Amino acid sequence: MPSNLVIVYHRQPYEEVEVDGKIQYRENKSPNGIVPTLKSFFGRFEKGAWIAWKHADDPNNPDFEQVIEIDDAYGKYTVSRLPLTPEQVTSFYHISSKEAFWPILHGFKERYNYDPVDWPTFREVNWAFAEAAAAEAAPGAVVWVHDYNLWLVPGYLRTLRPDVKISFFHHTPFPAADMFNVLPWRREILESLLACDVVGFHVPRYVNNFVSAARSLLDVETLKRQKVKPELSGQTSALSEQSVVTQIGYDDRIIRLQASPVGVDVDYIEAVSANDVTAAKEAEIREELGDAKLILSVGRTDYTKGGLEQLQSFERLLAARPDLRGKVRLMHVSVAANSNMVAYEEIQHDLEAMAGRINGLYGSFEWQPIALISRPIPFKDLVAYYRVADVAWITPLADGMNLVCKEYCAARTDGDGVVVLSEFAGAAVELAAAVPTNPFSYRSMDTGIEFALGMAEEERRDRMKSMRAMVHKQDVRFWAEDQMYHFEEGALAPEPDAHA
Ligand code: GDG
Repeated sequence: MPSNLVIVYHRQPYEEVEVDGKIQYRENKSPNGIVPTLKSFFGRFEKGAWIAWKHADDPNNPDFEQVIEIDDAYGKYTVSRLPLTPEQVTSFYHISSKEAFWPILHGFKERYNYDPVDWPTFREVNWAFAEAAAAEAAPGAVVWVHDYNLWLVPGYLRTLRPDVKISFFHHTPFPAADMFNVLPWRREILESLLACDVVGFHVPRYVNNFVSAARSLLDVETLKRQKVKPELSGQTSALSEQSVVTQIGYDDRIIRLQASPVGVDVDYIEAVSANDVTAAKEAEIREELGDAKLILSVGRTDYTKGGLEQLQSFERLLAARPDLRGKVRLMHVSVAANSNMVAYEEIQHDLEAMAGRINGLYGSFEWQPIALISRPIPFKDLVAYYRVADVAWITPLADGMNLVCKEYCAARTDGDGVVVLSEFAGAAVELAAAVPTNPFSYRSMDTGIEFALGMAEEERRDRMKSMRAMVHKQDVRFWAEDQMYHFEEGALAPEPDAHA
């Protein structure tokens, strides 16, 4: 039976576990809640399908089950797994997506690596995703595509299935034309995105950047622009925008643009926070910490996350404030994604060398200033650390949204805790009560953390109250509803007040 909603997301929506020689599909509760939230959409449609890829040494192996039916808490849905060889994965994902697109999306021209990109393979893989989506989609179905590694899917799909509604969501930043146009495939990518009905981004800046890139190369008309809602205006953020384009016209079609920040599963995080096991873990951490303050930093190992710059700032803090030695600890969680990429291995190595040097310089037998953690911490334990940490120090050089700062606020049901947040994280436009910091400035980094450590309780509570209200309001379900609006009957019809 064809599906009314087809989600195209590179990851499979569950974990595959082998039990007694048989494969079982288990719920994979990703901590940011996106996979479960996406799956929860299936309940609103008569029939759903999910398209992902799966490693296959031999894609022609007759035992490879491409399409499977899942029946879980989210109902019955089909999962179509595209068999990709290790070579295809390396080319499409590790090279094209991570070495070429990722640095440009985050503004790191110097890290952009064009030479090894095999564009025909990128096209071929995107075509396979589009074909699989076309095969699953019912007439007029909604096809919802996620992230830049599937940039060419909308264009292919529009050719294969002119009847479907296509929505695309970017989880990363989208750069302005000067940066985006470094990509030699810029026109092909933009033309594909302009085949969508809706293109979504986290914050208004990325929407306007997308329009600037599209207008630089194609005859795109701005049809509608509106004032940014106060909750996304980011008064003090480097990413603030006053107005945002919401509709553009291209090739006789109208494309809706949407700024819709992904939120976290606040109910789930609060439930974990209230758990006795979490309370026991918290007590254990407090005991270990003694009267020292805890600064917590959590992220994937990636140059965009600003880990090295943060450790340097911490070193300057210890040098400038001898009174803090023995009184503060930085727990820096930097977990490598499973990709074996040289750029990430180098960062990991540099983080280890720097943390080791700082610990050697300032640490003692009783006190190590930095705990560098490179293996993933179970999410329930992470919540306990969130609840104990005096400061969440989140300083990416660029970040589409950043969910860690939102998870920290969600976990602080006690109403205490300070967030120091990079102005270059999308979340900064929502969390106006965080202490803003500019990770490109020593002074801003150093004063930001010092200010947070010295903040009086009343101010901490005022700020946390306001951040928690925002994280509660704009949670992951709010994001889902915002997306849903466009999928409803008639929502994509042209609006009568569209103007040039
Ligand atoms: C992309 C965009 C955007 C981290 N360490 C551990 C752990 N984590 C979890 C966190 C959080 C998630 O990983 C990281 O989320 P982020 O939002 O910070 O970052 P990306 O992975 O880069 O995600 C980003 C996001 O998409 C959503 O659109 O916000 O900008 O880059 O949930 O909790 N979880 C566990 N142990 C760890 O050690 N269990």
